[in-house]
Amino acid sequence: MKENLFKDNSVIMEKQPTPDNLQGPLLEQIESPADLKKLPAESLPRLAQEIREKIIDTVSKTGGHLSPNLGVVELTIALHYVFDSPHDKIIWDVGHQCYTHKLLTGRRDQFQTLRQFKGISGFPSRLESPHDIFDVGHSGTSISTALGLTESQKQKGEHDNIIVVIGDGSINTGLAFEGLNQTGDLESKLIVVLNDNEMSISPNVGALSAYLSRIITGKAYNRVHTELMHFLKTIPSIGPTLFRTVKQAEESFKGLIVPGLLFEELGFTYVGPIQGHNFRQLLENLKNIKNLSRRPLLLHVITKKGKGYLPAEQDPENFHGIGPFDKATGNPHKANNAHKSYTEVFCETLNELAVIDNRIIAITAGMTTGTGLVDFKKLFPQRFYDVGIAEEHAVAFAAGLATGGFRPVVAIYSTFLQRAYDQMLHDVCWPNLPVLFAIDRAGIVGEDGPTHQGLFDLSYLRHLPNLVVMTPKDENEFRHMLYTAMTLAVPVAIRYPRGKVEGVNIEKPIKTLPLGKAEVLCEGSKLAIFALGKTVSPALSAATLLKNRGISATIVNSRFVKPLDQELVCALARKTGKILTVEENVLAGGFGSALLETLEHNNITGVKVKRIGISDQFVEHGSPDILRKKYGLDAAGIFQAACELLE
Ligand SMILES: Cc1ncc(C[n+]2csc(CCOP(=O)(O)OP(=O)(O)O)c2C)c(N)n1
Repeated sequence: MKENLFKDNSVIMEKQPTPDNLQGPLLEQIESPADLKKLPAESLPRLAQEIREKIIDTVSKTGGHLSPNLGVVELTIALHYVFDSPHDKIIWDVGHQCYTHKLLTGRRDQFQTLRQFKGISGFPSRLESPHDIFDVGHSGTSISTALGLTESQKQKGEHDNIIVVIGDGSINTGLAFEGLNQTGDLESKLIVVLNDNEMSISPNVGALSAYLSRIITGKAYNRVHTELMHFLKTIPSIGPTLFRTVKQAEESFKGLIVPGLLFEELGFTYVGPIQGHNFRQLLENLKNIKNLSRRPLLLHVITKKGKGYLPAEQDPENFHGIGPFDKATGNPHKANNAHKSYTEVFCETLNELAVIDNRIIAITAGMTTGTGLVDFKKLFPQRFYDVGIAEEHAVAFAAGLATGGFRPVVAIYSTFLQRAYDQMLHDVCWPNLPVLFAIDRAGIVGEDGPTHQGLFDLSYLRHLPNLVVMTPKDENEFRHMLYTAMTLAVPVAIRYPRGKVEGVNIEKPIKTLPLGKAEVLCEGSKLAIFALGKTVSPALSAATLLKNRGISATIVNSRFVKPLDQELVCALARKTGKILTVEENVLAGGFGSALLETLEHNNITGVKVKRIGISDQFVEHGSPDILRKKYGLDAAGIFQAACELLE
């Protein structure tokens, strides 16, 4: 570990002496928050340092959310020091910043299994601990769920403290606003800790974010103050007197317009801003709040993403969610694979298309880097929008742009697009607008677990009238699909997986694909396997395994889920009498269901159909390879399913 990358905590926090009587590592002595409370407050900076080292060390091996967690070490320690979890309930928004919380609530010894199959989750999990109040992973839910819990306590006559920790990115979501709105109205006793690091994953966007910055820098007060004073002086005759009166009342006047007025108007007592790496300020304010708060209160805490680890402080965006890396340098361990990711192919192709089609506009909901739009933003700054964590708004906004004659491309991960189902239906598909949905991280996503798997999109897209749904088997098909989408005057969804593409040779030129036509990759007579997207390659490997057993199978790259190639489905059903479908999606309402419906619709009976995909359950965290094996979505699983079908 190179020393210079790790900042000495005594430097970054107020210098406080550590008592000599506390020997050995402090974290090792903490099995629960009760043990934490036994430590003298002066020793907390030392504990914070140990926790930082543990987090950096673990995440360098397992991958995970590094910079958000390093930013809230002191805040989390202080919350557990002052409040009494689990009676007092600490509710994490998104939950990606819960590592210190896990270390202090009995999961220190399992911490090295973070995000690994059968290890502890990277997000709060009620199965793991009574200190985890909700299972989360999506942004903006905390205020609403906490308010519901607060009201449930009110109904039951209970009075535990309920504390939400929400970031300045997540408080921008529509859902969080809706929660704030009702909390103020109900005057419920809810403590909202706003963890303001001026970052979402990327630097935060939007008017609220600008407002928070003005609070931090004091500009809110200064600007309004200067404008008002200037105005007063200009009022004829009474101006100078008014000016003097206001000057005298400056202190109370300050209270009226600085800071946090917006939250006060929403019905919250605003406290802050305070420094989130300073234990004295944190403990003092939290203790006061605990004793005094009887109504909604917002504590504004300023933190630094990546605090204490130089590479993460300097590049908090890349260290927001990171794979395994070398902690001495901060450099990621390189994948020994020359292949690009699907995300990279998406962004390169979109850039190419945007040069020839100036109607193309790219939209992201707070995920510029994740969706690969960094270069697009640089190349076409006027045609790029980051709307913040606001998926519903992103889709409705795209509907407006499409109505105005543009070709919006909305790039959103499969799991987060779930939020915008109604806008897809009501604002895009019903008016049949040419919006392209670039749905990244579709299928098994892996270590982020149940809230992040993209396993529902085929089911929530397939039934939307007017929508074309496709999924590519490789990088070249992906490029052709993007191009094809731009030639169609209807809404189109292309879903593609997390991770590397299949090959390295990019085909030129780019071409259109015939709408609703599948591709037969190899022909056989015993059964037909209809694969889709990521499952095409293992289906081909399964065909080789079957061939070795003397069984010939037809392998179809289905390409389109909608419109489905009904002609081919019917022909192969008649020819082989046995069909296997493979999809990385829940079986209910997915691709296999579409195929069954086609057989029914065409009155084809007597065909044996087997579908593989995800049955009625949520898929846990773990590496994609392990999960694909477990759920039978690798070559061996497809081979086995084919054998069962033939029996
Ligand atoms: C609905 C939804 N959209 C996108 C994401 C991806 N995401 C995870 S964390 C994050 C940024 C959250 O920013 P903030 O709340 O400020 O927390 P910070 O990481 O800065 O601590 C985003 C966009 C998500 N989890 N949920």
